[in-house]
Amino acid sequence: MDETPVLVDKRAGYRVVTLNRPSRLNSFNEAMHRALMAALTEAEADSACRAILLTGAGRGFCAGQDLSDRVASGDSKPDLGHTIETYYNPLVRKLRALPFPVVAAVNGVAAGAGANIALACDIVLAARGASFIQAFAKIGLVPDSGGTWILPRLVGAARARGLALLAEPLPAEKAEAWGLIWKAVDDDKLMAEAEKLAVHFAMAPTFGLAQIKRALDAAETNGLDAQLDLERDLQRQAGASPDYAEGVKAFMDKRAPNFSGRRS
Ligand code: T3D
Repeated sequence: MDETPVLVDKRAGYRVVTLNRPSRLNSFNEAMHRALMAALTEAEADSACRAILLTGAGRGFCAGQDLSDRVASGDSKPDLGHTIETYYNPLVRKLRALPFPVVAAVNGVAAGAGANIALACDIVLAARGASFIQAFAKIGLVPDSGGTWILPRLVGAARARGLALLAEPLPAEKAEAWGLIWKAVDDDKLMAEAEKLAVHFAMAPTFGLAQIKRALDAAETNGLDAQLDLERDLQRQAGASPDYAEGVKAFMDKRAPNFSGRRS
């Protein structure tokens, strides 16, 4: 039985959030959606939380929608647009907007929405044994959770089309070589590497990192002029932050900085 669909482990400065329906490869049912959103919202509300590490229990990361909830009964047709609007889209928006980095540790297969939720995270580490599958085409669906937006941006038009139309598994090492993810690591080193990153972010200038996320997201739609203006505005805010003052002081003092992680 997978009784607690999402596990949250509070560490110093960050939280490990684990999708926990291993018997279904951590595919999403409504309970897991609600628990994940609650975990992210609580982390955001905790000013001591400066990073999230998202991973999956068991041998998979996440196999997307739990298809056993979608078995057709009679003539009734599910409104998948409603699920997307209610659960998947808010989840992707939340991950992108969190005011601190989210590290995905993709421990095994990431399929369907599971792949695209991993790709919505800020840094994606994957075990060499993991793979990414845009599984949608196999069941007559369209890549969702931002897949049609992020794939061409990460890997280019030709590879995005191949991944989406063929729905073949992309092994982690090839995903790294194609620029889909940050890094593929040995399976037995995945969590240690991911934790190292989370600890790094837990001691980083959080406000500045949040502004970097904003700038890079805005760059997807801005022209150069608008982006230059945005950089000016964000830099003005970053330059007024206590962590910037500390960064400069620490540099001049030739010591390691002690960032507060204050979010404003
Ligand atoms: O519906 C909406 O709201 C719209 C939103 C859609 C978003 C989506 O994500 S649509 C895409 C849904 N996902 C898929 O189509 C992927 C389905 N799964 C697979 O293709 C394969 O399981 C994998 C390629 C991911 C892994 O294959 P393999 O051979 O390593 O494992 P397996 O044996 O297929 O799966 C292990 C168990 O997990 C198995 O259960 P069993 O037989 O041991 O009792 C399998 O049925 C279960 N499982 C895996 N994925 C799902 C699932 N059960 C329900 N839903 C799943 N998505």
